[in-house]
Amino acid sequence: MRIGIVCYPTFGGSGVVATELGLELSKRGHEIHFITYSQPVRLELLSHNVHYHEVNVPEYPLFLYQPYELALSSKLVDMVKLHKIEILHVHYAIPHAYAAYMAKKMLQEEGIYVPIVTTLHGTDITLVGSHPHYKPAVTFSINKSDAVTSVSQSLKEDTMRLFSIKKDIHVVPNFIDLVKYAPKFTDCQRAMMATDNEKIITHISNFREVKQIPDVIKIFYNIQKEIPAKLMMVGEGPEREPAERLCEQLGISDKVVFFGNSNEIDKILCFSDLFLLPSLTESFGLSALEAMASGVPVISSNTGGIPEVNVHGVSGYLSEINDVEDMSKNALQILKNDALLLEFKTNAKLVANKFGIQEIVPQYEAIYEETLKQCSMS
Ligand code: GMT
Repeated sequence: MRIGIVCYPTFGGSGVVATELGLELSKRGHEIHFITYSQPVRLELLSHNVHYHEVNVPEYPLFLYQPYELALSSKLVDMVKLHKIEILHVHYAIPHAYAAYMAKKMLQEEGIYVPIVTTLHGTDITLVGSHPHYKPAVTFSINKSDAVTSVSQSLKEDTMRLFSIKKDIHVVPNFIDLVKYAPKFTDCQRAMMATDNEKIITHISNFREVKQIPDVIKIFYNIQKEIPAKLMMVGEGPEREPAERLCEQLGISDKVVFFGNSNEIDKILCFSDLFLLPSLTESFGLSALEAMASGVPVISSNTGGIPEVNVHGVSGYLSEINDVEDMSKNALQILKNDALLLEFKTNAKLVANKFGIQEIVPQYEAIYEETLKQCSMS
C-alpha cells in the first residue's frame, strides 16, 4: 500500500509511534510518505520506500496565527496526487484529522478518493481536544474519519465519555521494537553514571505539568535518603528549570543528571534500575513500555491506560496520583532487595513482550485493508 502518515515530528510519544510504525510498514513492503513540518526525530534513514514531505507555512504579517492546517491540507492534496497515496493515517486529532478531512473533500472534487484513519493518542482527547474551544471541530473530525483507533481501552472510554462519537474505535496499543530494547548488558555504560553500589533511577518525558515532575524529584529524594542512588532526568520542557531548582533546594543536585532530549533512550534504560512515571493523566505511557522492554521495573500512578501496561506487583507498582509516600515505599521495597529487583526486571521484560512491534503493526495493516475495502464498496 502507499500510505501517507501525518504526525508531530517531535520527541512526544505520538510522533515516536507514528515514525516507528511507518518504518516497520516500509520493512513490510509498503511505501510510506511522512507529511509534517520537519523531519521526525526518530526518522534517521530515508529510502526508496520511506519519504518525507515538508509542510511549509509561509509567514505573512497580517496573520497573528499562521494557518498550519491550511498548508497541511494543501500539501496532503498535492502529495496524494503526486505519489498516488491510497490511504492517510493521521496521528493526533488536532489539527491533523481536521486537515485530512479538508484534503479528502478537495480530492473528491477531482474524483480522487482517499480514506482517513485517525489515531487518538491522549492529550488530543483528555487535555486539549475536550476544551470547549476545540471540541466541536475535534468531534466532527473524529466522526468524519473512515476509521478511528485509540492507543488504549482507557483512552477509548475517555473519548466516548467526553465526545459524542458515532464511530467504532479500535484499540491498538503502543508497541515496541523488542530487539532494539533487549538489554545488551555488555555495552551498558553504567560505570560512567554511578558507582557499583548506587541504584540508577530514570524518568523520561517532555517535562510538562501532566508528568508531575516535582513528584519524580520528591520520590527520588526519599529513595536517596535510604540507599545510595542517582537520578537520570531525560527530556526537555517547561518543568525542567523548576525541577533543577527543586533539586538545589533539596540539596541533591550532585545526584541528579539532566540529559535534555536524547536519541539514545535504549542506552540510558540499559543501565537503569527503576523508572518513575507519576503522571496526572497518561493514555498509555510509551516511556514506561520502553523501560519495561529494557528490563526496568516501573513505579507509576494508576491513571488512564498505565494499568494496561504496568502490571501492579509484577512489572512494577501503581499508586494513586500524587501519593509520593506510597510510590517511594514501593520503589524502596524493590530497590533494597537485589533478588526482588531481579525478579521485577525479568517480569517487566515478560510483560513488555506482549507489545512487540511484530504483534501490533499487523493490526494497523488489517485496519487499512478493511477501510480501503469498505470505501471501495461505498
Ligand atoms: O505525553 C506525552 O509524552 C506526549 C504525548 C503525545 O501526544 O505525543 O503522548 C501521548 O501519546 C503517547 C503515544 O500514544 C502515549 O504513550 C502517552 O501516554 C500520551 N500522553 C498522555 O496521554 C499524557
